[in-house]
Amino acid sequence: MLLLYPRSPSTTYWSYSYALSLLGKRALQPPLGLLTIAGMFRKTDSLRLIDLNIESCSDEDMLWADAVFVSAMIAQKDSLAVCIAQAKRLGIPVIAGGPYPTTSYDKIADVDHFILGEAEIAFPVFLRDWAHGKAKRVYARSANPEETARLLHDFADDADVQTVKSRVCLDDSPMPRFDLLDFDAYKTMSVQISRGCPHGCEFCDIWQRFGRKMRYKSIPRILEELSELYRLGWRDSVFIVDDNFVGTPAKTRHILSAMIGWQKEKRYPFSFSTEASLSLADDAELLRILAEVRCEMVFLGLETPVEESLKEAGKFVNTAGSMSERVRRIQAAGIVVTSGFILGFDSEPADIADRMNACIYDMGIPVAMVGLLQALPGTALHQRLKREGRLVQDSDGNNTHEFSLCFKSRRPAEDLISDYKKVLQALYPKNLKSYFAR
Ligand code: B12
Ligand code: SF4
Repeated sequence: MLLLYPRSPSTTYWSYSYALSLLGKRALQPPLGLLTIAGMFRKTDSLRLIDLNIESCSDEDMLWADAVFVSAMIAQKDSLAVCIAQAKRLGIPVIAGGPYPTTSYDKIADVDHFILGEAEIAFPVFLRDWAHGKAKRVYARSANPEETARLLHDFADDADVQTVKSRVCLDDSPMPRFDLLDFDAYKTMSVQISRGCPHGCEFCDIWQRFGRKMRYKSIPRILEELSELYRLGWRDSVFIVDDNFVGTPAKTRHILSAMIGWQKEKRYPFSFSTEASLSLADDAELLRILAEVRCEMVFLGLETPVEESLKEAGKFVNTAGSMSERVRRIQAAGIVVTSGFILGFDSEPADIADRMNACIYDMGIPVAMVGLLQALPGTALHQRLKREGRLVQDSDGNNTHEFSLCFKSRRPAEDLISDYKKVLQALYPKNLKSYFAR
């Protein structure tokens, strides 16, 4: 079984194409989705992982396999198409899952079987059917009846798709097969502790795909994953990939206390980073223990300094107090704040570039990921823009390196793009003065 991860384009924010070579690394993070499904095969199956971000896949590599299992984010779609074409040319079946196939299966040709959404229940069913030579085209267990109906419609009888009352219990997710990785190639390892987010931002698909009720792995299970990374020899940074690690603060405190015990016992082999909502700043105890576990960086979705735009986007979690004071509180706990910012909201004022620069400078955010608003498939924003007849093209997920919009903006697109360039030039001038000042 060949687990194949497509190449990321070099021009996305998270590709870190230039920084990685300075660090002697080939990719930022491993493909945790593929490592997770790797844990669902039979012990007797031979597995091999090829991450095209660190090595290539020859015809010989592919011919070794009975089947190719691919995962992809939308930004990897071109490389995904090349992987699928190679497998097809060699007559090897292709099974696809992960975020891009889940939201956009209708745009991906030549896949033999799709496993859509969270795979913990559906993938073992597929493997069983496949072993008996009667696998269907699509497998999914969805909490959303509309999604089930759409898949049943699109795949007619060739589908094993069901609506489930409760989503996957995270302790049923197998231990990711970290042993398949070449540790030296990656800057950081990844673990997932929770899924879901209680907030409902219009441009985000996380709450739709994973629910607003947070689900967590149990503490023994979390420590087991850290211990596995430790046992395999990892001694560096670990990214907690959760979309909002502080979705239920009391639960996060509890988990962190156990992780602190583990770190102390092992003499702090890891540093952590994660993603969180700004509400993190409102819980002093949580901040204290997050620093104590050695979380060195959090990525916050601050989005915009314009309160009206935050409200428009349903990002109310950012309007509950002064943004800059809250960011300062996190920094005062000893944690670096990096953040995402967006240009392109309907209510955006004409002086947005100056306001955004001032806000990022004032908050001392060294690395700000500023991008143009994207309407990813599966988001409420995508639905609204479609309803309003404003969608002009599919988003390719690259919100930072493409000077084009996938929808008709309220402000003239040229003004928006020119403001975007203005912000980037002020944040990252050639002499980097303002960067170091921040
Ligand atoms: C960690 C992460 C990253 C990391 C690492 C990615 C990596 N190497 O895997 C980094 C920071 C590099 C990253 C980058 C980007 N990311 Co990202 N990322 C995530 C995040 C937060 C978690 C992914 C994860 O590890 N989950 C844990 C694993 C276990 O879950 P999973 O991958 O979904 O896998 C499960 C199922 O999907 C399924 N599955 C997955 N693959 C397969 C394959 C098969 C064959 C089968 C059967 C099943 C299966 O099984 C797993 C168990 O259920 C997600 C949000 C999310 N919660 O999903 C966004 C997310 C995947 N990222 C996204 C985007 C847009 C990006 C960027 C384009 C952002 C940018 N502008 O730069 C870049 C693109 C990458 C690039 N460099 O070109 C989008 C993708 C949207 C889409 N529809 O494709 C997401 C969903 C966030 C969002 N809502 O916007 N990302
Ligand atoms: S807080 Fe972040 S993860 Fe949660 S819905 Fe909003 S953008 Fe998505």
